[in-house]
Amino acid sequence: MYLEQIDSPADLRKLPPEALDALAKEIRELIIDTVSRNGGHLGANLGTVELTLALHYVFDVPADSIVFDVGHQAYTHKILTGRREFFRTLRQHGGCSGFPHPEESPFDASVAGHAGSAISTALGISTALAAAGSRHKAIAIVGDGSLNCGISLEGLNNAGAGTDGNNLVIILNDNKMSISHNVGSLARSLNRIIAGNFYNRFKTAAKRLLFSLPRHKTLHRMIRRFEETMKYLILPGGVFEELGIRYIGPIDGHSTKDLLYHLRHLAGLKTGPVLLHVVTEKGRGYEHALQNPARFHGVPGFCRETGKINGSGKPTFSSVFGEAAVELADRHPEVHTITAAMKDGTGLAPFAEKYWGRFHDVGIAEEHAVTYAAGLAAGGLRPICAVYATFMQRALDCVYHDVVLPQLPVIFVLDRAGAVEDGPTHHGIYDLGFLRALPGLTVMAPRSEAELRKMLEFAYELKRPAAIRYPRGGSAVPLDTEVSALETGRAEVVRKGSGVVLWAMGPEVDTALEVAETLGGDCCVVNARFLSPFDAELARKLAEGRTTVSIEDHVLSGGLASALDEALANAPHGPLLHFGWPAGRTIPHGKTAELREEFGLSAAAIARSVSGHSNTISG
Ligand SMILES: Cc1ncc(C[n+]2csc(CCOP(=O)(O)OP(=O)(O)O)c2C)c(N)n1
Repeated sequence: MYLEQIDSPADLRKLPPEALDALAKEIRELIIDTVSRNGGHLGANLGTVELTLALHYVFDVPADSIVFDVGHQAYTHKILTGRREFFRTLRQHGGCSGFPHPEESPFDASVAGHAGSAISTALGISTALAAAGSRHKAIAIVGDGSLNCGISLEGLNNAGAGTDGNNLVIILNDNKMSISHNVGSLARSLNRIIAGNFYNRFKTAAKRLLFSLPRHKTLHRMIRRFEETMKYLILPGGVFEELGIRYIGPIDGHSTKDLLYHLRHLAGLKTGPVLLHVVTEKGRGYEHALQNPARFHGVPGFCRETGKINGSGKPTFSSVFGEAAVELADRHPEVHTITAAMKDGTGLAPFAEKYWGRFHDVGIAEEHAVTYAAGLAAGGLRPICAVYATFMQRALDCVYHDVVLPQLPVIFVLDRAGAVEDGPTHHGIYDLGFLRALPGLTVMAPRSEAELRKMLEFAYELKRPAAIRYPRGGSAVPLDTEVSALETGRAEVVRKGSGVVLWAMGPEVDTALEVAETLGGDCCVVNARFLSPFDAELARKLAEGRTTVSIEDHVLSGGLASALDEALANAPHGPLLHFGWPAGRTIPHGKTAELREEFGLSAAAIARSVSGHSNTISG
């Protein structure tokens, strides 16, 4: 057993290189065991065990920095950098985060969670190292999916242009997968080189030819030039080399011998930037994950023996959205859907299957997804652009500039809106803050899957920009529940009463109903439905002389609480109590039920606060 001897990378470097393969096995065992219990990202982590071992064996982290892109492949790094036992608390409240964070460990060079940031961050670190006269390296580990991100390409463009990238090493971790199969022309080009390894064979043939010919200077020069030209024509390295980035590869990312050889070479280089193309297998070492890498990308836990992934199998907002999008497309041939590499997560897989030509996976490119949708709409189509709320942050300007200003009929669907288990990088709790401020963008939050269907229809009929936001999972409302007609900017009173008024949005309406039951008396519960335009008229009508409460799965700034504050600012109203995620601090990772408990957002905690407050007032 090697693993238990390792409390830091220095311990790792005491082992002979021959021990690394056995150590890799032990690490895989720990990862599979922990993720099967706690959930997490399995495939990407199983694919990067040898790569991470070799990196820590050759480089001296944290003097050298490893910058993970997305950070969902950093488990081996965590295990090797003093967090072996802590790792068993993966994703648990107060436990080990699923992503790197410098607050968790000085070995984590940067925060990661959103794709595409590694090259830019590592380039910045490289510049800082050079400024300090250091020869240490900034090493970006980027997946082939994340390489497609606009920001990655911006980073590459910058890295090769001057001398800032002298200390920069980019490791392209190519497993041909994003979450689903990787898409786009860059991916196609990378696949070609791996499949054919044509250039290397061509180079060997050219060398043989050169040696077999008589020593004729001009002839030799001509063959060399031809080889160079061919290199740019047939090698994707040509793309990188054209950008001023030296390309090495492709190499086997599971061969510790090859990895050590090449990484040692890179460590000794005086000038960068250099890109090492490493080929890995997503899910390596666990057959079920190897067979179904998309399904095992991120899992809520699973049975090791059978590979059965935990889950209720009940319909969710995502799956119902997927069905409703297909039905809308059945009736309207101009309906197209767009995903930024989240076909399965957003529920669009059935749409992709039925309407392949009308489904667009643009890769991890949220900005492009939004502006591409604008173009589709300008061309007369009716795009639905489904993006997770947290990733939509990247495309805010595109939403405003390209869709809202020209008032194009794009429907945005923001999945995973609200707090999630992954933590601060993934909480979708800021979307309303930026969407509600945009003029002419209708923003809705369905209370149930049935209401989501209605909102999608409504957004289609609106023929102007609209956004629908909903959380992960499903609501407690039966699917076949009758939903009353929607009217722009009108909320729905779901429980009448002349006492405390509880406003809520999305599935929090059920929390509000629970609070009302607990409080007793004749509380009134309102489903906000529209966050923009907001039903200020109803808010004012109900607020006079009564306590108004808001409950939302959003930060307390910019969402429902703010909408109510704005509506009631110049109107007579009773006390105002807001329940949502606190602004001005980050919300950690953990089970959402535990987070709600900690932040006083469970129905019971809210009821306690409201009745405590009422008692104070009457007392
Ligand atoms: C901006 C952004 N959009 C979407 C995601 C969701 N996401 C997480 S991992 C992933 C795929 C990454 O693929 P790749 O970089 O090739 O890494 P691999 O998982 O294959 O190792 C996606 C789309 C994200 N993290 N960030």
